[in-house]
Amino acid sequence: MFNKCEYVISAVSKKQNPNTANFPEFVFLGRSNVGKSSFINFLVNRKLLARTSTKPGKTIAVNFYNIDDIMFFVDVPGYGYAARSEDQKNKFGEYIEQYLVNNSNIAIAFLLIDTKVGPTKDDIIMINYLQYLGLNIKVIATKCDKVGTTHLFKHKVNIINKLSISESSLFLTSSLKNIGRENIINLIEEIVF
Ligand SMILES: Nc1nc2c(ncn2[C@@H]2O[C@H](COP(=O)(O)OP(=O)(O)OP(=O)(O)O)[C@@H](O)[C@H]2O)c(=O)[nH]1
Ligand SMILES: [Mg+2]
Repeated sequence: MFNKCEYVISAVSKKQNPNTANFPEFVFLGRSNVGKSSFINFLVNRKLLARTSTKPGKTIAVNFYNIDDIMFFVDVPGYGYAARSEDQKNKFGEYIEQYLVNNSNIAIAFLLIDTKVGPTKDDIIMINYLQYLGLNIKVIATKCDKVGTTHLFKHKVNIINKLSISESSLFLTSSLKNIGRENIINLIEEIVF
């Protein structure tokens, strides 16, 4: 896996969706700065595939990555970034919605939550929306390196309770410290192979 990882397009409307072959799509959603782009790089083991930034608001369109000519990873702009104008927020919301609605290629919608910050109001709105769309949702807790091991359990329980999810749909990860990659790869492999 991950012999070929290629940026395809930054789509700003559904017409630009490159997936004409109906390959499974794995989409990464979450608050701005939660670590979506970093997580994609971590998964495919390439530092520079998806562009990341210390400042929120780096990803500004729906970015498609062709993985091994058998699937797509999809990186979307983060929500909850206050410094964006209302107009921009609405536009991003529209693209994301257009992408998610009636898209039967989406195999897993990964919702990324900052381990330490926990789910925000926006995250709860997002998970409800993903459930309403009937998507297969898995929750990735990011940056777990920021929480000491003694507090990890507490943060995990907080995420499970606030999002009303089962323990088996939550995955603790750190792109920085190389934690939790294998579990996500297994989920993807189960679908693709
Ligand atoms: N400590 C720590 N920092 C991380 C980790 N993953 C990402 N970061 C940092 O978090 C910041 C944001 O990362 P991005 O991957 O750009 O976040 P994003 O969710 O793609 O952000 P937008 O594109 O704005 O929606 C960067 O400074 C990363 O270095 C992690 O596992 N641990
Ligand atoms: Mg990003």
